[in-house]
Formats: sequence, C-alpha cells, structure tokens
Amino acid sequence: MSMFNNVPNIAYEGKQSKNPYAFKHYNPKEIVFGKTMEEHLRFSIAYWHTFVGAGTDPFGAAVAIRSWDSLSPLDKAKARVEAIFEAMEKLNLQFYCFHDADIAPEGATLAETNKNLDVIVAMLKDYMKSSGKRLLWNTVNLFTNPRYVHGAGTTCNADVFAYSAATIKKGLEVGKELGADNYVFWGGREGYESLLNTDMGLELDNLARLLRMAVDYAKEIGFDAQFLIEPKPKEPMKQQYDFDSATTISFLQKYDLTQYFKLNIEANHATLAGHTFEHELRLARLNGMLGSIDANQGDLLLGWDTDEFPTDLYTTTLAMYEVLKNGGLGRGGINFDAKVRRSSFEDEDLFFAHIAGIDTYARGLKSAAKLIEDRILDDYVDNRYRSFREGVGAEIVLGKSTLKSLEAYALQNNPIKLESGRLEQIKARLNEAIFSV
Ligand code: XLS
Ligand code: NI
Ligand code: NI
Repeated sequence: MSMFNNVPNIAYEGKQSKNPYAFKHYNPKEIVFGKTMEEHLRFSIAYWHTFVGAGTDPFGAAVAIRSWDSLSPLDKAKARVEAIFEAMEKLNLQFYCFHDADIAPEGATLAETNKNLDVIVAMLKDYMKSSGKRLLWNTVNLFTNPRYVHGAGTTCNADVFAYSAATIKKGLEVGKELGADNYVFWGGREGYESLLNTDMGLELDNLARLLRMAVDYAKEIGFDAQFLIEPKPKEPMKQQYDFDSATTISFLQKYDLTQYFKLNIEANHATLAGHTFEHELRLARLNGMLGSIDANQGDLLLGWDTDEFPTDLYTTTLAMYEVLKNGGLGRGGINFDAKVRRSSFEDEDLFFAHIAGIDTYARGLKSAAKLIEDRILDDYVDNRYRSFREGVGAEIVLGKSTLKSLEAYALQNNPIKLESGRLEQIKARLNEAIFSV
C-alpha cells in the first residue's frame, strides 16, 4: 500500500533539471573532498515534524490532514511506520530519527506505554531489515506530558525524576534494539521560569546524575551509541540549562562527563542563543565535541524556533566548512529537524521541503570543499596571524614569555604596525566560491 501515490522516486538529475521531483545538486555517489556525498551528509528524516506535526500553532488548528489521521492510536502509529519508510525510499535517505512519543501512543501507565513501544519497535526492526535503512538517533520525549511541567531531570518532584529515568532506560533499550548510531538528550524542560522558586544547584546536580545513570546503563546493556546533547537556550523554558555549546561543554566538564558526550548542534537553536550556526559548530569542533547536526533555519524577524527547512546557501556552506574541518561527522549525520510552513499542508510539500533542504546542503558541501581546496579562508587566516609564528609571537605561543619580557619588548617596539582584516574582500571571495559550484 502506498501512502504517497503522487510522489515518484526522487533521483539526481543535475543543475539543468526543471523536474520538481529531482535533486539538482545532491548526487549521492559523487565524490567530493575524498568521499561520496552520501557518506559526508548522512541525511536523516525527522519522525515528529514530518509524520506527526500537523501545522498547529498557538492560534490555529491542524491543517495538514494525513491519510492516517482517522485511524485509532496504534493503527495510526503503524501507518506512520509505513509512511516514513516509503518516504525514505522515495527520497533516497538512509536514516531516520524519533522520540519515543512519535512512534507509539502513550498508554495509561508506564508499563502500557512500554508495551505499545515494543509493538512498534518490532515493526520498525522488520522494516529496517528489509530496507537496509538505519536509525541515526533516538531520544525520549520528556516535555509534552503534563507530568513534566516542572522539568524531568531538573524537576522539583522526585517521582517525576524517577519516571524520567525509567523512560530513558526504555529509550536506551529501544536504541540498542534498533542499532541506533547515536542517542540524543535534548533538555526540553530542563530549565526554569524564575530563580525565585528554583534550587539551581540541585537541579544541575540532578541533571548530571541522570546523565551519569544513562551512561552507566548503556554500558551495562552494551548499547554503544554516541551520546549527544542538543543545546537550546530557551523554548519551552525561559532559560534552559544547555543554553549553547559553551554552556553545555562547561556543564559536562564540571561533572566530568565530557568523554561520554558530543553535541548535536541545531541551526535554529544557535540563532535563538544569539549566535550564528557556524559559531556553535566551531566551538563544538574545537572542543572535539562536534557530533551531529539538526538541520533547519530560523527566521530572524520572528526570533523563535521556527524550524524551517534549510535553504540558505551561506549558512550551509559555512556549516559544511566546519564539518569538513572536523574530518566529518563520524557516526552523526544531518537530520532535518524541520517542518513545512503551516500553509504548505499537502503531502507533496513534505517531499519538496526535503528536496530543497538536501540540495541546499549538497551545494553547501561543494562550496565548502572549494573554500578548503583553494585555501580561500585558510590563506587569509594564516596571513592574519603570522606574527605568532615568528619573533615575539612565536615566543608567546611557546609559553616562553612573561609580562616582564613582553614589557621589555613593548618598550622598544614603537610604533606598532597594524594591517587591515580585508573582510569585504573575503566576503566577495566567499560569494565567488558559492556561485562557482
Ligand atoms: C526542539 C528540539 C527537538 C530535538 C529532539 O527544539 O530541536 O526537536 O531535536 O528532542
Ligand atoms: Ni532538534
Ligand atoms: Ni529545535
């Protein structure tokens, strides 16, 4: 049975193609920078936005009505499995991602919820086996149900903490069962509304305790996925503890957890934190913690987590530049944590959106490769910092200088000669690199 009768298989047709159901830039087997595009990009479809979200917003009801929406909860869950595998096949995507709540309905008790999960996980396993598709990552939803009103790992209620721990335990078992490459922790409600009623010290310690329990249990059951934390500064909470890369890294350092985690960087979360996407990626990379990407883009005029499909070539170019400089994403990938606009409510839009996102990243990869191969940015940066490779600069870098030795140098070094940073020239060359591929 087909869920998307009107949608054909989508293949690479090249730049000249006018076929809306074709990739113009994503050619999976094409070699770019030493690897196939497919190996570099490891695209993933996100269960929640694509097969669960229906275009609701705080002012409006569901507009995207899918063929499975009239079914009973468990049948709906089964139909969604068929839908996602058909979509992965048609889009030629190898990976998918989900929260527990996306794939199976929550039961009246924890035991019932786990039973529902078992039914769907068994079905997913079969479909994965016959299609060869893989799970990039799974996670658990610790934010939608009312019990998480005060948080999950950072709740004031120990019973809710226990429930959250039990839910993560099951999530790890599900990840193991499906051979997930990664397991994600996004701190949906791990934050606070006001310090007036918050024990911040206890909340942070408890969050670390929960993560440590997860590390220990994964080891116990032999689940060897890469653990990822996904920073986000706000939404739903006013202040979230995993605010951005820097905050998350220092949290992991404080609790001696860095060796077990990498970061899953989301473009729209970066801008929500007042950073560029490439800033967040750079910081993660420099700390050896760049793990995976949630690909989307925000709208700076709106400011919130709009989760649009990525279509901005500058951003994907600079993002892929960080990925290439990182030597790739390893077991991570590029997950379209993105949703079609509310007005794009037809099934076909799900495919046009993915095609747009995939091609934008593919072009980003090609222009990033060009930037590196032609040493466009490297040459500027090398030249700009060359004073640290000789004379007094080399001594500073080697740790041979003291305030006294530098004072002696500064006293006789008069005047200091400065040079331009050439930013406009560099931006013009970045444009050329983007237009040339
Ligand atoms: C929400 C997050 C969420 C995570 C997974 O803003 O992006 O979708 O990726 O829990
Ligand atoms: Ni995300
Ligand atoms: Ni998000």
